[in-house]
Amino acid sequence: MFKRSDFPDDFIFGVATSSYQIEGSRFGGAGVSHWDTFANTPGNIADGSDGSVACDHYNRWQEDLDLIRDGNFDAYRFSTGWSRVMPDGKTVNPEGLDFYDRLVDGMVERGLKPVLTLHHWDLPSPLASQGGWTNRDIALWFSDYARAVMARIGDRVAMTATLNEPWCIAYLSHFMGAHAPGLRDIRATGRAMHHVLLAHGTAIQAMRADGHDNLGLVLNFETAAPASDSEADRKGAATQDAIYNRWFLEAAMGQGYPAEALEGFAPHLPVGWEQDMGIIATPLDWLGVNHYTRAHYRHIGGAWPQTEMVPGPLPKTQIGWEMRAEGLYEFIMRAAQAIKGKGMKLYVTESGMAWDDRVVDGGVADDVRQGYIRDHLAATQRAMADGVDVKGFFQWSLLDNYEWALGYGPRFGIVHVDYETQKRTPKGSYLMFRDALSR
Ligand code: IFM
Repeated sequence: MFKRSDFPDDFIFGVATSSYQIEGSRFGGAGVSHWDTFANTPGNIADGSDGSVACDHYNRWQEDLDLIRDGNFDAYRFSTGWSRVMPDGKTVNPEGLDFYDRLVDGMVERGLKPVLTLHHWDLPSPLASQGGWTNRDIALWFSDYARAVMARIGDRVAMTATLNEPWCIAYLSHFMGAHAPGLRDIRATGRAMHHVLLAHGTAIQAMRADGHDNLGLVLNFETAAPASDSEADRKGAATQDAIYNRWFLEAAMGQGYPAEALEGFAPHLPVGWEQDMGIIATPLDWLGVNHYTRAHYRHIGGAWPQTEMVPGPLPKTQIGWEMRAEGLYEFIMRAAQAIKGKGMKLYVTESGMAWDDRVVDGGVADDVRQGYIRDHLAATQRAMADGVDVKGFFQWSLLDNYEWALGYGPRFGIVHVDYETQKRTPKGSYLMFRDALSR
């Protein structure tokens, strides 16, 4: 069993969520986002659901913040919804900013550090209609949005990230077609892979010019393992490692794009992309590492990147993701190496797992998740023992919520949500954190 005193005094324990996954997009005058339209297109979401009500957090936020405080957490990582703040992508909806103002005040009143993510995927549809992430103008649209949010709540947030998981925004959504806008097009992907970083760097510069600090970026990392020892499988895994784990990290740290990924994307990048690399590498104060699992890749030939995913041998979560805490250790070590000498702080900004949790006799015995959490905290401690100054750990997620294309089936929360009644029931993992973190 872990306890708070096993970690440095200033180590932050938090929980994470995102706007579209919990708030309910139909409330508060929010505009339509490309997730609403993607979800309302038959076949895109496993259970045909959308985020229009989700966990009704827009109306139940006080109860949810109480849960975070009563779980003895120090911080709450949340996101502002672009389409809530700017329904047309460009014009402020005062009701939207008022909501986040109240929410941040609510955190401060409860002694919780607000940790903001400016974009966790709910892109306003009017911007999607203009090409979304494939349009270079998104760098300016995004930085105007970032400035508007920060002008209102930047005085109280402890840390701010531009984007959550740009790999998902660009590759999963424009190449694999699994997330909004559901494209499967290498040219759109090449543009999105670049513009997402350009938007990040442009917004960082704009926020700095406005006097904001403690600015960062949250990246997701996933071990890319070869399905066999063959040279072709090893090359395929290296290509996927470059696309997934190296592209965003190396570019943001000023090392450019990896050759293994340029092999496929170079012809599809916007003309003159090389001139943007300085903006993309604008210095940051911190980096967030999100980590969940490992993937195995098999060479299949055909069009680049010539790979397909095959299942790995380890025990899996509800959604088939291998549970492997060593991966978190490995990526903390890789991230630490990448940010070396830059004076940046490092956080684990997401770790968690889905399980088919049920309420029995008023409680939820999520023993597998409790073991997963202990293993991932131990992996974090191992990296710290090996010299990395990890500053905090955020559990994904506070609540069961809308798991994007997988709908409401997968349950990632440490608090169970009954979507019929919106009743919240703390799971065993919540109680484990509460006891371990009490002072
Ligand atoms: O639910 C997502 C979250 O939105 C981003 N990181 C991974 C989580 C689990 O898939």
